Amino acid sequence: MKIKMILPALTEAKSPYWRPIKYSLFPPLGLATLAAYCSPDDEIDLQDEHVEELQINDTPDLVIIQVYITNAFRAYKLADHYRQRGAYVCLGGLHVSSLPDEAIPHADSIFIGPGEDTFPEFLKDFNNRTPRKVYVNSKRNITDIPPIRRDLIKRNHYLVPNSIVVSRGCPHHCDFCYKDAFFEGGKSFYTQRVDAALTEIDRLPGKHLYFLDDHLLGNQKFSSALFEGMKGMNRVFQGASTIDAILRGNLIEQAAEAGLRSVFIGFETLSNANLAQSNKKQNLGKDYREAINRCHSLGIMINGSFVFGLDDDDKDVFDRTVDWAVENALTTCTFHILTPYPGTRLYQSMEQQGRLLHHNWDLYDTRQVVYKTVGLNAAELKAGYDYAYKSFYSWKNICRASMNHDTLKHQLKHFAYAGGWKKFEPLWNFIIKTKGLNNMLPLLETILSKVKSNNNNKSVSPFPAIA
Ligand code: B12
Ligand code: SF4
Repeated sequence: MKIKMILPALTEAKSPYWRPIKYSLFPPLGLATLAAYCSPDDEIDLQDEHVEELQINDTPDLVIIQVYITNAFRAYKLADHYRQRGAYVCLGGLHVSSLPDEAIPHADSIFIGPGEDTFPEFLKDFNNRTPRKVYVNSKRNITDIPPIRRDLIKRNHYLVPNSIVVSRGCPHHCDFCYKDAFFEGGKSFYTQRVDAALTEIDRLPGKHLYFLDDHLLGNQKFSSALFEGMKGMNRVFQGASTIDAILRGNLIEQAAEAGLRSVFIGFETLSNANLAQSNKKQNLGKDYREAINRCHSLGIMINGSFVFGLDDDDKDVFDRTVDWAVENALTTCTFHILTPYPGTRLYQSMEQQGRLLHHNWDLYDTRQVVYKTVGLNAAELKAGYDYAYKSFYSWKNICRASMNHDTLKHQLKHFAYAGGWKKFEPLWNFIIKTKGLNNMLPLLETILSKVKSNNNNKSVSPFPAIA
């Protein structure tokens, strides 16, 4: 059977905001995970529209499309196109799970929640010519899943082709996060077996890994065993964690020893009122600075994530946040405008209060104001958000933040990472266009293994974190 799997491009991939390097950083793994359930005889074509031009004049038997919020309209168009051509079309992913009624007119079957049980069930039904219209995930278990079909991933399109995911979900319940909606009705945080995760790591060539897990340090027992197992593997990696997990026990030290060189942390806001309003309990009362210093002393650089537009924010929040990030020597920052995703508690409460301005999902990309603000108006919020990026990544602030590290080596590294990530866009674009992206990896891996800090003899990564 001919199967086409498509990750449609987010709307922004066609907009002036689009940064090719951001979408060419590492391969997303949803579709390649599902492909593992297909028969070895199936002819599968997996396309990620962010890194390649879609070929849509083909005639597959089955089309599988992954839908995020900002690619939803594009996904529906593609689905309609393939149904007109006689293909059987399946839609699934975060947005379909949040708004199944919106997706259903565009699909032959839709899938709610993770696909590890429903997709193989569907394939069986499809082969028996009895597929259902709606499949709802009920089993939350990834201890025994087949290996991801990495052969379908076009590795040379990505800077860091070794993306990996060893868990699903997260133990926390922030109001603005997609997580509780997607995992509704069952476990919302579960991991692979440690030995399976280590085997998967072993399959990956080279040194560098990018963990896509929402919270790599979320299950202490699992993460500790994983890092212990990774110790001798000569890997360097990046991943995400929360503040409280960094402060708890010695997991972060174990992670650093296993090769963690950069961590994405959701600081979100410096206001306790905002944290409480967002149910971000794991950050409340935590010493952000202590967590930052701990990471820096281990040679782990930090990509801080911040949300603007929560109700306690005022006009000064942008300067306050940028100054704080610079003062604390965060290497990169990701700023977001608060965005209520359908299915989240934030969305429900905004809807009840009549605060949603529209349902144009194309604009729900965390770069636009899509709700009625409190404390500062929409124009101030948008302008402040743009200003925060500009200010944080100004040469002046890159220099200031670099200088806030203790050693000259750290200072130089910070300067190079932050500058390289945001200041050399045309060079990245040139490398992508000339298909040289993958050639950068061995060079970067070499630098990774050689660079040592005076302080603690740990190597630090030259990779930019996502920002
Ligand atoms: C990789 C990634 C990216 C990459 C995308 C690269 C690319 N080429 O597109 C980058 C870094 C560019 C990125 C950008 C953004 N991202 Co992102 N990203 C991820 C991440 C970390 C991993 C995705 C992944 O591979 N997961 C692992 C696989 C196994 O899970 P999965 O994709 O969900 O697939 C499973 C199911 O969904 C289901 N499924 C999916 N499709 C289908 C289809 C069918 C038919 C079936 C049966 C099942 C099914 O089955 C799969 C197996 O269970 C997720 C977090 C996460 N842990 O998922 C965030 C995530 C998807 N991103 C998110 C966000 C918010 C963004 C940004 C908006 C952030 C920003 N402001 O920059 C931007 C998007 C910009 C925009 N315009 O929308 C949110 C999405 C929230 C939402 N409701 O849509 C997530 C969930 C992070 C979070 N915790 O909030 N992202
Ligand atoms: S900690 Fe992150 S992934 Fe977990 S619920 Fe909160 S925002 Fe979502």
